[in-house]
Amino acid sequence: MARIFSGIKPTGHLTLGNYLGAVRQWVDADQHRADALFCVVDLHALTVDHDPARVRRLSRQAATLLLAAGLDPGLCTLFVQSHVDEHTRLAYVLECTATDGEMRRMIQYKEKSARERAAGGSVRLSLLTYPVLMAADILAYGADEVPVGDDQAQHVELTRDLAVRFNQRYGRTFAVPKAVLPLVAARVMDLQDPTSKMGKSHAETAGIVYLLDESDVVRKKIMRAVTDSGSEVVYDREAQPGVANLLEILAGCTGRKPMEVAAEYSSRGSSYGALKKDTAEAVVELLRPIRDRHAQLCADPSYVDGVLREGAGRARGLARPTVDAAYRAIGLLPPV
Ligand code: AQP
Repeated sequence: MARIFSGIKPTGHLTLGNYLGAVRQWVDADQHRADALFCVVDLHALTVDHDPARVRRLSRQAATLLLAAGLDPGLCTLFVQSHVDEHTRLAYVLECTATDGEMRRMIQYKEKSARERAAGGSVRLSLLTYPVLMAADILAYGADEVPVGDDQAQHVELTRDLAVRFNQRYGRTFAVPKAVLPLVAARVMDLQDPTSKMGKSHAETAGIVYLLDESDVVRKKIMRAVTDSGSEVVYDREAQPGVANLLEILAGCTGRKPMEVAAEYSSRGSSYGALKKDTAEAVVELLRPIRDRHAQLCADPSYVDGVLREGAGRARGLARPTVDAAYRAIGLLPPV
């Protein structure tokens, strides 16, 4: 049976992008067909300026939302990254495998460090090295597949490179994983700026649909989405990024292809307004049950605690032998 690993960082409230790009395939497919591990990667949330209480709150909220979205602890393993020491143990060994140049080429590092500097802040060293921690998250479990949105593909590529390099130098220790991207909505864009990704840590929130947004708020955000000049509904990411984004979202919500959806609107001569209205209703219907289930789970915190405790226990047991093997392979003396 294939092993799958993926994670989500508690840097903000989960968004429609997180759901369509990653969580939905974890729920609908991955947990049913593989030995799947899903992780709230809280250590990654410390790579940028953060409020400790907020990270704690968001970590619990992310775990609760993943359960609300349909992760079933009877089918998969859900845990919090910092509860399993093997991640950081392995990260150091992988830092001794990666190069400085590799880290500086990471697009997320370039973008986020530029943002931090522009805001007058300093850039944490961990922002540079966090892709190595992500590699450790994946390699510790011998994952074959990593279901992610498009923005994380480069980090999974780095993970593959590190696994191959380590195996060549020190002997076969790691499985070499591959990224699995959704066919539709692999990169949901900000509704107010359809040329940039809908990101949960962005300061401007008008173009971001959060999973916990009330239905009226969802409708308002989608009805106010920036569209393009012209009026015909066509799926063209370059020429009409705003309309293409709405088509991706609607197609993602309804399990269709954006091209097909566009053809329907165009053959009916429908306007952007109709597309926005239908997209808003599809998203409202998608999120309503998740929000309701989240409210129920919040009333039962001991259930969520139990899931995370058990998940961490299982994860630890799976990761330790691989990390111990990596320590031996790279030349560290086993404890006596
Ligand atoms: N907009 C998106 N469209 C499709 N997939 C997305 N993912 C994230 N945003 C989109 C996928 O969701 C999973 C978890 O994401 P993450 O927590 O690692 O990253 P994030 O939500 O992008 O959070 P950041 O990095 O804190 O946000 P920003 O960009 O605001 O700085 C991943 O599989 C990711 O691909």
